[in-house]
Amino acid sequence: MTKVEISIQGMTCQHCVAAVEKALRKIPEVQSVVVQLDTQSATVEGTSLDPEALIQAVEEEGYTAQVR
Ligand SMILES: [Cu+2]
Repeated sequence: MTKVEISIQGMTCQHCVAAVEKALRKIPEVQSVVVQLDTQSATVEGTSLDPEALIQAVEEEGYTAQVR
């Protein structure tokens, strides 16, 4: 199990949070996702996570992201 923390820019409401969570959950390796609006971040857990794939999934939703 690996844990990846990412910073996300551009989330303004709970709909944004839900969109980011949904995008991250679509990645097969992802087992759990916690997205926080107040800290503009996401904690993702899973097996053999590829941080770049996580970033790409978030960016496809229209947000900017970096690995912390
Ligand atoms: Cu929103």
